This record gives sequence, structure tokens and C-alpha cells, in this order.
Amino acid sequence: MKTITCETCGSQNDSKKYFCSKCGRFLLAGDFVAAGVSSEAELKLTRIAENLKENPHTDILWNDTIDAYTRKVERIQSLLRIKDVGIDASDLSEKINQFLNMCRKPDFEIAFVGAVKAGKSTLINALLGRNYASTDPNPETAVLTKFRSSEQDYIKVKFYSVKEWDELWKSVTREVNRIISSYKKINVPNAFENYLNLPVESFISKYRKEDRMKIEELYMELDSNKFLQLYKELDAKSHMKEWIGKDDLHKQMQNSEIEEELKVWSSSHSNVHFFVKEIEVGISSLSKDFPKQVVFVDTPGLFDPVAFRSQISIDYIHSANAVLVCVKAEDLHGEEVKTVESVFSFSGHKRNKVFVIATNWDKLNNVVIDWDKRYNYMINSFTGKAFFPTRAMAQSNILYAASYHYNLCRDYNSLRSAKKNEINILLMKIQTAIEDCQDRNVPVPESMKALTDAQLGALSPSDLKRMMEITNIQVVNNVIVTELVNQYAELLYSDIKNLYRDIQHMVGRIVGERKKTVNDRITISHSDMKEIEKKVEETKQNRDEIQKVQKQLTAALASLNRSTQQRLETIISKLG
Ligand SMILES: Nc1nc2c(ncn2[C@@H]2O[C@H](COP(=O)(O)OP(=O)(O)O)[C@@H](O)[C@H]2O)c(=O)[nH]1
Ligand SMILES: [Mg+2]
Repeated sequence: MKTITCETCGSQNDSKKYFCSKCGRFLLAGDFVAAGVSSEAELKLTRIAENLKENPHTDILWNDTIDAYTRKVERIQSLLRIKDVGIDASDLSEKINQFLNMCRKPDFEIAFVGAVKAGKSTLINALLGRNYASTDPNPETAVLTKFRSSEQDYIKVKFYSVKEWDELWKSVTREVNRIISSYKKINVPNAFENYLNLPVESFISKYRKEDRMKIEELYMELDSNKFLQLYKELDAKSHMKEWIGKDDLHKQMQNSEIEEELKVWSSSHSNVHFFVKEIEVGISSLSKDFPKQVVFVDTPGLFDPVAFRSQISIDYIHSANAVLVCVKAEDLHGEEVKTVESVFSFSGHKRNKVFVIATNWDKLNNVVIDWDKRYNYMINSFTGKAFFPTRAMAQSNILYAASYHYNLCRDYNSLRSAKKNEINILLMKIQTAIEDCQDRNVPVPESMKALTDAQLGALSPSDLKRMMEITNIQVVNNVIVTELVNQYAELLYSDIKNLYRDIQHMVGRIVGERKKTVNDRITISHSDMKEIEKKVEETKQNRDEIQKVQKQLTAALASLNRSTQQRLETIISKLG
């Protein structure tokens, strides 16, 4: 190993080190040509090193190793914040924030992702045992909502800060400008303000007759952006100041009040939801051995019309410890495959903790034969480089769910007859599928066969139990519990370690790059000096040369002068 001797304490250090490991002296002073530069750099770096020793630290009480990791990462974070150090590494800062958040609040987060109306909230409700998350046909979830087990039921609402809202609004404006600029041929001054503040009829007359159709078209296009349409319709603008930058709101309540309260803050039909960044819900009804650190997260759609909001979901998938992707079983094309693909692309090394849940199983024509086809299609589509690394993993991590019917069966006694009838319709479908399978010699699962003689319209409690069984929610639940919930502590620990390794790797790369730049600069300045010396030498030589020539010239001129003078004198005398 190449070593470098510390000039202060004399100890030997690895030549790659910037500071002496014993006394902290700056070791690279020799690299700086001018003494002034080296002493200024040394002073600055020594001060930084001293300050980093005193870096504030938040104790991590749940694990000593993680505590040591965070101490180091906090120092890196402080170093990045020093302007003079001049390291601009936003991806590293983001990783560091993610790491520190994970260490300080060691939640194991299971994200439920998928397109709008893919059935995420319905599945969460099936797993939580009660309809907490809103699944009304229209007001879909528009806010990131975290559910966790708690002694006391509560809702905590977090609002966007002024800065976050500015960024969100910028992303809205960018999209609007893109749309408006596609209407090049018509002049639409203040189109966005007019759109937000006035009904189209009240100002359409201000535009030239030939442009009016186009303006209406533009309005329709802006309206097709759900965010804009609702923002305008609900007059959210006039409520903005009430909520942006507001402190977290913490409300304790009865378990039975959660569903209604959640609607107030998260439904896209409430004018507050635009300003809500995140909601946390504490639930007292989960089983007592459900760990308090395990969190189910209902995410808004991945393809939100507001890029900023989609980004929140994407960032979320990056940091979640496990992901359940919901796709509709009956409609497995384009968008659904794109969703799964993007989830895998964000999930990095956590592929074994990605589960694909095919929702709406009950909507398949023949739930046995068609599911079999879809299941095989999904295994084939989702095994490979960009998806599950092995076929076996795809087989165990792709599951179907009929969450909606599971919830209906669970709440059977309190259902109105129209809803009860939906269970009967599914039963009828199952019985037809059984007959169809028997005709085609396709084996039927035992749990299903047992429903062959169930009486339509008069379901016994055991039939209901069987119906709940075939919705597959218990299987999904078992997989989540055995693969994730029961192992959450080890999985979380390994995620944190992986993140720490990523950070180490990134820091190593940045330091390497920096060192190279500094060394390059030193080499350049050394070679610059040589270049200058060479030039000075050349100039000196040139000057001597010129002086010699000048002397010769002067002598030549003098002699010329002399001969000219003589000639002149001769001519004059001849003229005489
Ligand atoms: N038939 C049927 N409908 C479902 C199922 N899952 C969800 N739904 C319905 O599909 C709609 C959208 O579901 P939701 O959970 O709100 O979707 P999200 O936007 O992904 O949260 C709701 O009207 C649900 O009742 C299912 O498995 N079967
Ligand atoms: Mg939802």
C-alpha cells in the first residue's frame, strides 16, 4: 500500500486518504503548488472535519448497527450541504433522505399500486376486514393513504407545503401550456385564467367568430384532465390559502367513523383533497399480533394527469418495502402491462417482494378456464429480465382476487337485497362454469365443486364461507402475512443495509470523480507552468535573436547611410 506521512504527527496513512487518521491533519498539502492555496484549503477542510465530529445525531434506539450507519450517513448529508464542498448530487441526497427516514421511522410499507379503478382500495378493505378506503364508483382515491394497526382509531392529515404546492402548480401549468400551444393558429390570451375563472359561455364572444369552435375544443381538452376539471368545478382555488402549509391535523375517532372522515380528506369530490399530501389512518380493529410497524399504503393512480402527483406514487414505489400491483384480470392489455412494467423498473432489487394481483376475477367469463389462460399468459409475460427473474417466482407471486365479492360476503347480514343479489349472480356464474368445465373435462377446484348444489337466493352460512374462500382473499392474505408481515423486521433490516450500500457506492463514486478532477487540475497546472517556462525561454531566445538582428541592421543602415552620404556628396560635387 502506498503511504503518506503526516507532517504533524508523523503517522503513516493510506495515500488515498485526505486526512491523517490520527490527528486529522490535511495530507494533500504537497499537491498544491502555492503555499497560500494549500494553507487556505487545509484550514477549510480541517474546520469541516472538526464540525463533522460535532454533527448532530438522532439516536436510533431500535438497532445499534443501524445507529452507527445513520451517524455516518448524517455526516455525509452535512457534507453535501456545505456549499464550498461543491458536490451537487441530488440523487445521493434523495437516497440519504430515504435512508434516514427508514431508520428513524422503521415502518415496513406495503404499497398497493395500479391504474385508477384497478381495485386497490377494494383489496385493501378486504385485507383490513372493513370498508375504510373509499371505493365509490366516482370519487376515486386521490391521496396517498397509509393504514396501520393502532390502539386508538385516528386520522392524521398532512398538507402540501407552500414550496410543494408551487411545484405541483408548475407541473399543472406546464401541461396546460402544452395543450394551449397546440392550438397555434388561434390567439387565446389568458386562456388558462379564463378557463379556471369563467364559464365558457361568458367570454366566448370575446374571441373571433372563426376561433370559437376551437376555443370550445380547447376547453373540452382541458376538461379531460380530471384534475383541472375538478379543480375548476369545486372552486378549489378559493380554498387554497386555508390548507397549503397548514400543520398536520390529528383527529381521534371511533372505528366506525373512519370511512366517512377519510372521504372528507381524500375523495376527489371534496375540494380539500387537492391540498392533502398524505393521510395516515390508525385502526384498532386489526388482529393484536399485526405489527404496528407494518403499513398498507393505498396510492393514487400511477398515470395521474398531474405529473407531480404521479411522481409522488413513483417515488413511493421506489421507497416502499414491498409492492402489490393491482391489474384487472379481464382486461390484461396495454395499460395493465405498462403498470406492471413500470413497477418492476422502480423496484430495483426488491423483485421478490413484488406481487401481481389480478382483480375483478369474477368478471371473467368462465372463472376456471379463463383464469387458467390469464394466469399462464401473465406468468409468460411477467417472467424475464424486466420482471420476475424466475418462472417459479412469477407462479407464486401472481394471484387472483375477487375483493368486491369477498367484502359483500363479509358484510352479508347488513346488505340490502340488491347487493345480496350480486353474490347470487356470482354463484350462478360459478355453477355455470362448473357445468361448462365438466362438459369439457376440465378439472374444477374442490372448494368450487362444493358450491354445485348451493341454493340461489338462499345461501347458507357454509355456502357463504365457501364463496368467501373462492374469492381467494384468504390466500392473498396468507401470502402477505407469511412472506411479508411475519418477516417484516428482517426484510426491513436488509432493505436498510442495501440502501446503506447504495449510498456507500454513490459516495465512493463521487469521491473518486472529485479526486480525479482535483488531480487533473493539479496536473494541468503543473503542465501549465512548464508550458509557460518554455514560452519564457523561447521569448528570451527570440529577444536575443532580435537584438542580434537589430545590431546587424543598425550596422547595415549605418554603412548604407555612410555610402549614401558619400554618393550624395559625389553627385553634388559633380553638379558643381
Ligand atoms: N366486480 C368487481 N368489482 C370490483 C372489484 N374490485 C373493485 N371493484 C369495483 O371497481 C371500482 C374501482 O375499485 P377501487 O377499489 O375504488 O379502485 P382503485 O381506484 O384502484 O382504488 C369500484 O366500484 C369497486 O367496487 C372486483 O374484484 N370485482
Ligand atoms: Mg382507490
